[in-house]
Order: sequence, then C-alpha cells, then structure tokens
Amino acid sequence: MFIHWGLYSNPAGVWEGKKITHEYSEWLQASEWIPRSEYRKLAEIFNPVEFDADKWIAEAANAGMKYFLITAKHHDGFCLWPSKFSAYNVVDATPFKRDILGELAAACRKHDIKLGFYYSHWMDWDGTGGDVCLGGEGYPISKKQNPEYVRPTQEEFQNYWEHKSLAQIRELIELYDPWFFWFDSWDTKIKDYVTPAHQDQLIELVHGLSKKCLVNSRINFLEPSEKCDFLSMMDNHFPEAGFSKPWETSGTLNHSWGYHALDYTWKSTEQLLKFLIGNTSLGGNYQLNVGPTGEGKFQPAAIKRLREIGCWMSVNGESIHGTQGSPVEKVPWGRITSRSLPDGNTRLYLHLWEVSPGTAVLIPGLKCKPLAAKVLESGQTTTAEAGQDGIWVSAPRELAGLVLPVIALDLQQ
Ligand code: FHN
Repeated sequence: MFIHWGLYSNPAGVWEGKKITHEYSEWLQASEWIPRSEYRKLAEIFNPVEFDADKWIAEAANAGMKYFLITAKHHDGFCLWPSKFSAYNVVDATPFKRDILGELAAACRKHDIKLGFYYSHWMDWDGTGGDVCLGGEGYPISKKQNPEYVRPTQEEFQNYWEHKSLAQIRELIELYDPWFFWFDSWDTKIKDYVTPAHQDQLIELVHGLSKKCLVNSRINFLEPSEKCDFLSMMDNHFPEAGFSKPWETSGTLNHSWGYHALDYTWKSTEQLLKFLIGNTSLGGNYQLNVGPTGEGKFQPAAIKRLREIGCWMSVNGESIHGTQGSPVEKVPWGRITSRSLPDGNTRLYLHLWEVSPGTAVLIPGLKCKPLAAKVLESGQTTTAEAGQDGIWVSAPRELAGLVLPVIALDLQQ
C-alpha cells in the first residue's frame, strides 16, 4: 500500500471554490501558485481525528499487502513526524500533535508489514532550497505566476540537500528503522540539481545506516545509480517485460494520489487485480495507492476495492506471494506465475482471463510432464495433457461462476 497524505488532503483538489488545475490534489500549492504563508495555514486545520494507524494497516494486511509506504514528506515540505530539522511538521505546526509515522511504525510491526517512506528529496516548495515546480509536460499548473517561486541557486540547493534532505533521511532511519525509501523524480529538471555524486551520497548514507533499508530508482529516473536496490516504474506504468533487478509499479485507485473530492475515475477491482497479476507474471510487484481524507479515513470506494482484492487474495494469494514470473512468453488467454516446489518440481499458476469455461488452454512450448491440476478457489481437479505444441489444460465449465480464476498446475522437472 502507498499512501499520499498531508495538508492538501483537506482542500482535496478544490481551491477558492474551483477544481485545481493540476490533476493531482497533492499538487495544490504549485498548481495554484499559493503564497507560502497562505498554504502553511493549512497546517492549522490539519486535525485528522479519525486517523487510526491500526485500522489502516489492518486494511492493507487484509488486502494481502506486505509493505506500506507513506509520504513522510511530499513536495510541499510538510513532515508527518516531529522532525528536529523542520518545525513545519505534524507535531509542532498542527493541532493534531501526534507522531503519525511513529503510530504507523508500531501498527506495521504488529501486523508484520514492512514500512517504507516516500521522501521528496529534490523538490521542496517550502522555500528551504529544494527545487520548485514551474509546470511541465503532463504537469499542467495554473497560468497565474508568483515571484516567490524561483528555482534555487546551486548553493541554496546544496544547503537544502545537506541540512534538510540528508539530515531528515538520517533522522527517519534513526527514529523508525524503515525497510525502504521511495525517492521521487519524473521530470528532466532533476538533473539540474541531483548529480550522480548526490545520488551515491544519498544511497551510501542509507546503506551505511541500515543494513536492510532499500532505495528505489526514482532517486533519478533519468540515470538511476547501479547502487539502487529496486526499480520503480513511472506512475501507473505496466511494462511489457520484466527486469533483472527487483521492480515495482506504483498505481492509483482512481487518478489523483492524494484524496481528491472531485476525482470519480475509479478503476474496477478486476482491473486492479489484473495489474497485480500482470506485474507478478513478469516478476514485479504492485504498490497500490490510497489517498485518505483530511479526517484520516479511507473513502468507501477505496475500502470496497481493497476488501474485494482481499477476498480474491484469500483464495488465490498463493498464486501471487513469493512467486516468480512466467517461464513462457505471454499467452493470449491470461497470465502465468510460477513457483519451485520443495520436491524440485514446478507449480504454474494459470490465470484464466479470456477463457470460455468448458474449453482448454495451451501453454506453448513446454515439454515437461504434467502431474496434477486443480482450481485454486474451489479445489476442483482438472486434466492436463502434454501435446506436440505444449501442455493443454482443461478449463472446467464450473469456472463460469469465478472471478479471475486460477488453476495450479504441477509439472515434473
Ligand atoms: O509529483 C509526484 C506525484 O505527486 C506523486 O507523488 C507521484 C507518485 O509516483 N510521483 C510524482 C509524479 O510522478
């Protein structure tokens, strides 16, 4: 689970009575060129009395998720923990005064979920020397201008880098012992400030302080360092092939990452599951975003989807967790995931997306001997036969009542 949550979650994509120009609600400040002193007033009304860390993490665990990532600091510079390096934080600047990250860290430990932090390392709109946003392709902001927002000099950026970015990342590791950092870049302007030396310095800092903490590639999406631990695709990007390094796609339930009161473009649960299965079949992960409200609640449409995913996972999770990608090229009828069994044999999970019940599917090119096949959800056994072109597996007529059914097929190796 990915969470975008902050001061922007109260206005929720609406400013001065109008839908903001940028499609992402968390872009409010830049989208509308809001004077810093005015944007900062949102801290005075940030009081999410409904926030319950345990409920959020239980929802993630119930959906079958294994890790949890939250915007410790997004581009606006506001921090969800009591930072020594910025008083613009939830404890010092809001009426809520609770250490949100601390509460989430405890809930993650309780539910055995791995915690990670999104940290806007390069961009910071609060005037502390991080880069500002002047819009760009795919990131439309209003035509208004505001002379307050000027790109920092190299010296200003360097000061920000050392005394805010690096200092806060060190602080987050020391306070909460995270499993990973998710740094963000998507615009070529990153190269004006984050050099290969900056990248390496940051990765070495993280790896030096924590043996377990991983770093993603969007630290500089243009030229990620070899020392990054995993690749992050661009937003909602689902590749056609896998990679040699571990990788994941972060995606949204609707369109905006932060809660947006006027974003009605919800993806169906079936579509979300297909993204999950598709990435898994290529050896990748899927990190699904929720934008909680300013009160601290998940929207009903988000909960509905998470619980439906959880239901599907409760009977088919074996085909996802701890599996590897497909041993064969993409098949026209669905997707395949796989696992090595303790006895040396292999289990394939056939995700039947475009299959008429009562017909059969071909796994092309496989020469090994089929041992057994059964439907994961119902336990119904089915037949599998080796033919000239590969292995044919029957899709029982009873699959008609199942959503995105999976057949587990054991093969002799
Ligand atoms: O600008 C951000 C955006 O607000 C959001 O955090 C996404 C998540 O991947 N990353 C950037 C855009 O790609």
